[in-house]
Order: sequence, then structure tokens, then C-alpha cells
Amino acid sequence: MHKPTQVLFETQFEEDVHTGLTDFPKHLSSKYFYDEKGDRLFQDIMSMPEYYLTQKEYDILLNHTAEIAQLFASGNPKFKLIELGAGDGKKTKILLKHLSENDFEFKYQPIDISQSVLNGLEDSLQKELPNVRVEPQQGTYFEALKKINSENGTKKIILFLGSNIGNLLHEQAIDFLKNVQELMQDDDLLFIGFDMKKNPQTILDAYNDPTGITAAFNKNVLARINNELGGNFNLDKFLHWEVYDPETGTAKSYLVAKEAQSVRIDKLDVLINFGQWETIHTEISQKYDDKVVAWLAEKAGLKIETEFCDAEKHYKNFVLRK
Ligand code: AVJ
Repeated sequence: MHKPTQVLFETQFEEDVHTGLTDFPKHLSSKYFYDEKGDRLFQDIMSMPEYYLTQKEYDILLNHTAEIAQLFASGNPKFKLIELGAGDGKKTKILLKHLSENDFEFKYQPIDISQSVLNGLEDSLQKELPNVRVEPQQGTYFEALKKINSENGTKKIILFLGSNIGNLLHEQAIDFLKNVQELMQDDDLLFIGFDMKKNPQTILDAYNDPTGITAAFNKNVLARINNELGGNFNLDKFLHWEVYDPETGTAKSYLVAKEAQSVRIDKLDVLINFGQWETIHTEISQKYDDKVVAWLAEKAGLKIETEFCDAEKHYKNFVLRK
């Protein structure tokens, strides 16, 4: 009997690449930007003058350190500081330093999908802030949060910095916040960064630097397909394109084919055809206003306790409670 060939995917990456590149219009998820090279490119982005988000949030944490620390310790002075997607912890270290120097009773639990990121963070903390008790958790956010919950009932302060929530469509952001909410107890807090709507030019510039770091970051998803799935993308045949809609607050990244071309992906056993100027949508970076943040929180069953922001209100850290 004739058996149809069935493509079996070994990884989520393979399946998502196959789905995204055989769909119309084509799309790939921004979560696949981040391999070792992508992590490095994102580090470079965070230190570009145009990418204001990092500096703004750093300044907010620096200008309100004592107040934030008091808030974390209020009610019940003993807490776990849990960070989702900790990265290099550069911003978090401002808080950790203050908490440690002022003898707050806390433990720091960075959660990251990458064990090497966690090892690096633990090493640097051991050198810079040896008194901070660090208990890294490798895994996805929710796996790790569940594990932490099952261990004991200590108050949790959950950090989600960098406007990382901006990679999610509102619908997905609500699901994400609901999942966090379900794992929160009554005195737990969620401390979360939102990049706010502002002059559209400022936003476009942040995702369109003249040196091409953002372009390389965006194209890194194609480099990964080449390296990991045996693809033969020619990265020079695509250009990075950014649009920002000031009405919805959505910044979108695309890769645009400069000429018609066919790309083989050996591991998936497919040939992907591109017409000239055909697009691959790769990322959204959502910008918010107060109304939208209030709406997201309400939908997820969370209440806004307070907020911290810079003088121009370009970036805000909200404190949410169940
Ligand atoms: C890490 C998701 C917050 O969308 O601003 C930076 C990623 N993309 N430049 C963002 C990113 C292009 C970043 N986040």
C-alpha cells in the first residue's frame, strides 16, 4: 500500500520554521533570534544609544531603589525575588546591591531557559555581590515558577523586565499574565516593565539603527536556519524593515526578499520560494499606554498597585497584585 511521506519534526524549531515559511504571508517567531550569536547581538542592541529602553529602565531602578525595596518587603519582610528571563542581570543588580547592603531577608531566583546564561550570572554575582543568596532555576518560566511554588509558601516578588511582554500580541500577553496570576499568592507582587507610546520617530530609530546591529539580529533567525537546519539562505538577499503604527502602538519587523529566490532547507526537505519583495514577519515590539496596561491587568485578574517611570513617561514599571 502507498504510504504518504509524512514529515516528522524533531524539534519545535523545525516545526515552527516549516509552518512559518510555508504559510502566506510568511512568518517566523522572534524567540528564535536568541542563540549564542543572537544573545550577543541583543547585548549590543542594549548598549546602542538609539535603544532607549534599557537605559530608561536602568534609570528608573536607580532613581527609586529604596522605594522599590520597601515595597518588596512591605507586609512580610521575607521574600524570594524571582526573575523571568534574567539575562546578564545588569539592571537587577541595582536592586540586589541595595537589598544586600541593607540586610533585607531575601533570596534571588533567576529563571532562564539557558543554563549557560544562569551560570554566567551566578559567577558574576559571586564576585560582585557575594552576600546575595542565589538559587538559579533552569527551565521555561512556568515550569520553573510551578517548581518554586511547590517548594514552600514564601512571598514571591516576580520581575519581568525589559518590556519583554512587548513580543506578545495582546491576546497572548493576557494569557501570559493570567498564567502568572494563577501562580501568585495574595501577598505576591509582579514588577513588570512596559515600553510606552512616544514620538513614533524615537521608536522607529530604536529598531532601525544605522550601524545595522538590529538588521543582523533580525537576520540571525535565517542564520540559525542555515546552521541548525541545513538551510542555504543568502542573508544579503534580504533587508531588515521596521514599521510602527502609532495608533495600535505596534512596531513590526520584517525581512524582505530583495529578489526572487528559492531556498533549500535540507533538514525539513523543503524548497521555499520567494517572490521579489516578499516578506517574512519576524517580530512585534508592542508599545503601551496607561489604558491598555490597565485593560491587560484587569483581563488577567491583576490589580495595579503602583508604577514607577522616567520624567518623560517613556517607560514604566508597574507593580501588579492579585
Ligand atoms: C527583548 C523583546 C524587549 O522588542 O524591544 C530589540 C527585542 N528586537 N531590538 C524589543 C528587540 C529588536 C526587544 N525585547
